[in-house]
Amino acid sequence: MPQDTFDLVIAANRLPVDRVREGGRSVWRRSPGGLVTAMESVMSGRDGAWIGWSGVPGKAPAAFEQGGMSLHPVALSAEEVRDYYEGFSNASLWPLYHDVIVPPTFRRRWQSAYDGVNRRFAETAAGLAAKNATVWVHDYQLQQVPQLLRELRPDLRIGWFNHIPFPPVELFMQLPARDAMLRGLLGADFLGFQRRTDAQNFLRACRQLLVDDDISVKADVVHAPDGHECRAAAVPISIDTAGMAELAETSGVQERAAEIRKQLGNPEHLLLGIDRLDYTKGIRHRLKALEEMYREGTLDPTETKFIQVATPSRERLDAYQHIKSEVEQTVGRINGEHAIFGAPPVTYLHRSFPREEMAAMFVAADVMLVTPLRDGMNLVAKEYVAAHDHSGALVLSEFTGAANELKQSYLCNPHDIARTKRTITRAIEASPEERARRMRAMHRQVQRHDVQHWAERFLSNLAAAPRQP
Ligand code: ADQ
Repeated sequence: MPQDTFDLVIAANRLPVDRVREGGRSVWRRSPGGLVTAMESVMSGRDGAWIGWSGVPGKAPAAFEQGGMSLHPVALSAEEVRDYYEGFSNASLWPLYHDVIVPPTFRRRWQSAYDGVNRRFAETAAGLAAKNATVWVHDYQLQQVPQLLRELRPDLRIGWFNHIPFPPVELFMQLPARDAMLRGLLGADFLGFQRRTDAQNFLRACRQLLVDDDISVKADVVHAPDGHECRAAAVPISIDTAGMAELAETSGVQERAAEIRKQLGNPEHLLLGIDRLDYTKGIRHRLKALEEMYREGTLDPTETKFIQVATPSRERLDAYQHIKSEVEQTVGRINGEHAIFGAPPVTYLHRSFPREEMAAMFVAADVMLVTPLRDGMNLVAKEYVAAHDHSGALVLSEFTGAANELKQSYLCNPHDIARTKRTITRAIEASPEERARRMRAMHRQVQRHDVQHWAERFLSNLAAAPRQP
């Protein structure tokens, strides 16, 4: 008989699996990514369940087992996908939490869909959690869940982790639902953020915007109206470092890396960018810097090649259509001006790749360009570092969470195109000794602070939260 309650429940917008067609049949396949790996290891040996949307609108499939986890799909109608997911989550919260790089849109209809879906997640979690169980809620799509869940099940330990930045109060206060969002989070015992600044932004927003007498903020703890304490701190996420390092060393990946370089005409310098095609990732700024460098002759288009992988993302939203056409136009223009027969300077890949191919690109690249305008962490930077221990160079935006940890990278401000160009040149021209010194230090950092370490830190912070009086 299937188990009906669990000691650890994960709630995330998406399940850790995707519905795919294989040999004419529809099957569940494990989604790529560090979160799934981390949760698998945290869940092994525990009674764990994961609740989330399947990715397909309509009726939810029945619960099923996969990879040692019990998976419980939550239904979303087509209207809810439009209003809760594409609307409130990705057109209101996402741009607002990323420094309003594009203006956020606020609609009352979206907010009520968000409330409704959050309630459904909270009710599902409440029904699955065993007595005194731990519930770990993920990300900006589920900010109401902690409070709704506490009302239903005050016995639970509730934690929430924010994968994206938490904005400064001057920006956050634009949100019409700001009070509801803060009060929703205060239902948790522990709130984990990528950076100290994010945790401080949240605490400052509580102090400044929740002026009622029933809430007080002392250091990193908020005393909630029902008397419980909610602590906020930085617990930066990481990757499966050993997994990536081992993969990068396999002969298959090494050979494929050499083949990629050969296919590009064995350039002297190979630069790489890998991002979801999102306006936060600074792809446009990066291309502008490179275009100027090719034009001015700082980069020779036959000696220096650039691969840009831009993973399709949120394609039904206007802002994403817009960035896609801008990137396509710029790549077309650079190649039009500088390509010689069969050898364009920029290789643009708008699709997903298996892990092995990603690792081969990391191994092949001399310089990795990670230049977001704002990013909660940026796992690509850490993956590149994991794939190299003494070679390669990382150009990294100061506006990523990763910049707090990868201090030996070539840090840049992507808005400052002139200096970004100089930083790229420095990274390209660095001596092998300098590269090795920097890369070794960063490699050690991601080795010591991997995704397993992150998950354990989050859960021990949550376990240490005082019980409600
Ligand atoms: P994302 O914005 O999606 O994550 P990122 O941290 O870079 O950004 O993670 C992307 C992941 O997808 C990486 O593991 C990368 O290797 C993989 N990936 C990218 N393109 C791919 C492709 N074409 N094919 C296959 N795999 C691809 C959000 C936040 C980040 C935060 C993470 C985790 O925006 O700031 O680091 O969550 O908390």
